[in-house]
Amino acid sequence: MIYEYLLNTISSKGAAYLILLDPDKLSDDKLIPFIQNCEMNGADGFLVGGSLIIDGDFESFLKKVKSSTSLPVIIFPGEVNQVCQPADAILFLSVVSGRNPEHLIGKHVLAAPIIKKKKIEPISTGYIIVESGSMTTAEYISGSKPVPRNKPEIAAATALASQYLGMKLIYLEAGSGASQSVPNEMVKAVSEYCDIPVIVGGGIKTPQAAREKVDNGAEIIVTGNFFEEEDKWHLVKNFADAVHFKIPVVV
Ligand code: 1GP
Repeated sequence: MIYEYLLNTISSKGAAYLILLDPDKLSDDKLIPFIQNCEMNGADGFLVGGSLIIDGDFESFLKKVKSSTSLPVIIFPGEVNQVCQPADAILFLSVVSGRNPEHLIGKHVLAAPIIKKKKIEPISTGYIIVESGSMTTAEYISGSKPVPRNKPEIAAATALASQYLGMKLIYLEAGSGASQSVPNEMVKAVSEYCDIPVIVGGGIKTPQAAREKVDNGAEIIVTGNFFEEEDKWHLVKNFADAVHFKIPVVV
């Protein structure tokens, strides 16, 4: 079970580090070397998906990812058509920061039978979009208002409500490529207020920023955009080391 794997990783390493693979952004020739680089340098798994996929063929991309790694591959769906095999799990996302019923229950009704049929582990996740400077794709596509940056209490109450509704994870999302990541105060407020693990992603561009989120209570860190350029790939280890605060760093 991937949810247990994530909980065990959090408990043994301090926090988990997932890397988002976007079918539009990773060309075929770069995909396998990048995955191998992530695997060798401490990543704990991959998220695959995106709010909007224009060029990529999602299913064949997923197949390539799954056949290139022994780490968990988790679908991070932007649409129902991203529910496909092979995958170990899927973040069953509800955009709880918004009030758009399609993203609170509508899409789920369409996706649930496919998830069951394809035997993918669903991990119910309260997805909280956080204001990050300008409108993000996730915000625009989901038609959901973000939580204002200066309102950590709204994010905390939303996270607790998600927990009480039975969700297993909270995802605090600034949006892919966001100019500002989720504020540390908000990460702290949410992590202190609810008992389920908190994922933080969007606009995390340095290992130090990743570590600050973890120091404030984040239990899973996601980066995506940062590794679009190949000359940054060597930094995967620095991010992983920053996130895995319970593991002594071997230089
Ligand atoms: C987006 O949180 C993820 O959903 C990752 O964001 O691409 O900005 O790292 P970045």
